[in-house]
Amino acid sequence: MKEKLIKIIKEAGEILRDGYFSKKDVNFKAKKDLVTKYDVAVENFLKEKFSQEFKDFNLIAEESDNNNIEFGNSIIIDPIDGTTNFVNQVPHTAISVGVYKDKKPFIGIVYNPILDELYESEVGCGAFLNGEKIEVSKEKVFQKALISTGFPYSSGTNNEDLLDVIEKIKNVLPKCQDIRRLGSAALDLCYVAKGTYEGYYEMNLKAWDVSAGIIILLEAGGQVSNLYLQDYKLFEDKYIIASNGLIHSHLISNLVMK
Ligand code: LIP
Repeated sequence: MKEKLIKIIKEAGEILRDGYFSKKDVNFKAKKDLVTKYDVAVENFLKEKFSQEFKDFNLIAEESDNNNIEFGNSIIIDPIDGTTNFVNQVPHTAISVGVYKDKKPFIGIVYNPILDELYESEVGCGAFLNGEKIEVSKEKVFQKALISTGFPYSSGTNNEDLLDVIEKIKNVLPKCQDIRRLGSAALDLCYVAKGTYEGYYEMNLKAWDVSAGIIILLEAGGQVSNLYLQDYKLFEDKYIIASNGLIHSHLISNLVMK
């Protein structure tokens, strides 16, 4: 199944790449949440191909109405993760596809067609970037850890979320090496998987932002949890905390520090 998925996702990558270098009409789903015709075109392409090829799975996708679709044997699709980057030609944008069997991780694929970086993993088989095995960093010292985060779209309308973002940066920034905000949760998780970042956290993400990256990171030896060190639950948890495993509890204790 993984090889078929990769072939289809690489074809969809051509639509994303064409759009990236074209003029785009941008629409707003919410104050800060953008969508373009390319998000819709990539999603429609993937849904059509996946529904022909993988009849045992339902499809949950960012730009679709998912109300009557139950999470179970599911392919979870983000056609363009990092849409703001895509619109502004920041080359940190990707197609993200996570496959779950009976709600359990099975296959994760994140493809950045601008940099031609394909991250992929099947549970039990390790994680790979363009065919080369990747592993999390071995750094244990939090002060040396490069941490990544993201800002929720709700920061434009929900003051509580905005203050929480600021509070957490205030707590973590002095204690770590530095913080990055590159704008694609799917790729941020892959960057922890390949050892670029030691850790990553963000609030209010949707299942399609992280469904694939979680699988890739776990297979690269990393750890993923909610803010209470419990397993992160797609569709349920507010916060995702991801790391190389070695700085995980330090990251959480700094984030929740009062
Ligand atoms: C985006 C993320 C980004 C995050 C945004 C948003 P989209 O996904 O991946 O890192 O900070 O809140 O969820 O909307 O580009 O697919």
